[in-house]
Amino acid sequence: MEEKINSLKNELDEVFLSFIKDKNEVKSLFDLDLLESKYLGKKSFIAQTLKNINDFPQQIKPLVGKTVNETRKKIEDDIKLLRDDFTKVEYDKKLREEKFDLTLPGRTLTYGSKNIISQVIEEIQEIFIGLGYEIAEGPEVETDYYNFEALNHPPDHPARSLHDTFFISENILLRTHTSPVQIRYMEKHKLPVYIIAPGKVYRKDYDVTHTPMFTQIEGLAVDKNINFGNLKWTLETLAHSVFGKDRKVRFRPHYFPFTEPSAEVDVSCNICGGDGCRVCSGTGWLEILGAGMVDPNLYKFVNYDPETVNGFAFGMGVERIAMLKYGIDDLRLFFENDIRFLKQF
Ligand code: 2NM
Repeated sequence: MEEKINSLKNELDEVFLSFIKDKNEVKSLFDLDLLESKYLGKKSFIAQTLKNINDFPQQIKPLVGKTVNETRKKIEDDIKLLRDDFTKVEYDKKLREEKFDLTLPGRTLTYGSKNIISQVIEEIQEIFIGLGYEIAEGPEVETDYYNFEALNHPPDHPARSLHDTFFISENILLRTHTSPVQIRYMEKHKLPVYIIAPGKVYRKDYDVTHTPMFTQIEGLAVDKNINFGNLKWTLETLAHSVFGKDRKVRFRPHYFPFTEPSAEVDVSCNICGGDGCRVCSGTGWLEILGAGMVDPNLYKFVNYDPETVNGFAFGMGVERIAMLKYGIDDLRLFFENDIRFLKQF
């Protein structure tokens, strides 16, 4: 046993001598890594001896471990000292070679900006929050019932062909307007109702002035003693707030399935000042929204009493409002997400 330990000690001395010799040849951190792997790595004498420690008789195993680890520790300490030296040398060298021109201007940070559609939605929301309205939201995937039937479009009603609808199944569809949000809201709330419903809507329509998805904001006021005068004041206030106090506002008779009477609302064209130009197609007016008094028929669907309740509703396309407000002449710009367009707002 004594003999085994002595022979191990001799081998370790030789390993250490060889290590010292190799160590003097090390010129870089890379060389040092090779050295470390040679003397401490998996295949090294030290690692192999520790791994096969069971080949020694049980009684001397602790001594074998202690003896091998003494040499391992010496090698480790040497490598650590050398690594600190080389790290410092290579760092100093890098510092000397790198040249910084501290007088160069820094990189400017470019800020992102809120999407123009979000900005217009928020602006309109703020106006109505100021008038005491609440924001209501609902699902984009709707049932035929909420999108059409409860909105006074029975199955054979011609108004259903007004929109070409994306159907998912016979009774499930992508909402064609945000009106279903308002039906859902009325089902759950008592009077008075003052809400606006912003969100994405979908119609099978694709040309220069239509996209299959666009953003809508609809409003609904249901209370006692609501009349067309309240509707006019509300929408004039909206139009003046969004487009400026100097703009004229007019109401033109129109038809919508869920309102009676109904109207379309125009603001005077600010490009030609009302004389007629390309943007207003020579009329001097720009259409901004549709509106009307809620058809009493609708109240039956939400268990309101059509005899005592009345209200008005309106709807507008956000992309269209944004185009008219900011003079954007191509609807496609909203969907291309060209950073040069987005950054302007
Ligand atoms: C419009 C025009 C006229 C409208 C109607 C309703 C509801 F749910 F109360 F019946 N919401 N929005 C409405 C009325 C929408 O968009 C051009």
